[in-house]
Amino acid sequence: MTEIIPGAFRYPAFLNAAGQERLAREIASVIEQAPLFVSHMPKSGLPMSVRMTNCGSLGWMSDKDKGYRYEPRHPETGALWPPIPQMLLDIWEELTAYPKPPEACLVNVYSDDAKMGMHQDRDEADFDAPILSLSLGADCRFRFGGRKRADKSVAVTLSSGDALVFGGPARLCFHGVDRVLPSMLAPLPPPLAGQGARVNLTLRRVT
Ligand code: MD6
Ligand code: FE
Repeated sequence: MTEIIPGAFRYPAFLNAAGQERLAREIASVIEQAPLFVSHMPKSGLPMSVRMTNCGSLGWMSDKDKGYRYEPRHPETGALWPPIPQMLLDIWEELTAYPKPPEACLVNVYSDDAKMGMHQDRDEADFDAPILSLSLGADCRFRFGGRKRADKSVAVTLSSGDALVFGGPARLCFHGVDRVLPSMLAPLPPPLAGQGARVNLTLRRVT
């Protein structure tokens, strides 16, 4: 485990190949119940380049009119989000030791040309809880900045099976995905293979 910036801890290859395949099956099942959808930027209405879905009692989404928010239901099917798989609840306990379980798990699916602009995760009422991130599939160039958008930043490579715990002084730091790296060596594990190049999960407390 290494601390990338104060409060952000990276666990390289936290999940081995078998663990990654198990997680890929769980996520494929979430996507069957809650199909991937496209969120849009507030105000501009421009589509985001990642496709997303959620599990948990609340799911993150964004559209032109109402902006970034958590909702209990899928925006297209109207169904409640499926529950967070037990495997992920166990990893949350192990890596965060936070006394309450996560309420939201955002599933972001990247094609090989998708990226995510620098942002803060600040749509939650609880900033004491850390955010736990897990990655599958292609490597990406992940960038960490400071509390202000103009602060200097550092980039690291996140790989399949890596976990990242983002808490304390890092909780409100800007971060983003510069790009997905070309990877013939790390395709998404079988049940997710057709869905994209990289999947990132973020587990959060919301309320
Ligand atoms: C990604 N992750 O890795 C995007 N946010 O694809 C995030 O935006 C993120 O990894 C908060 C905490 C950890 C993260
Ligand atoms: Fe984020």
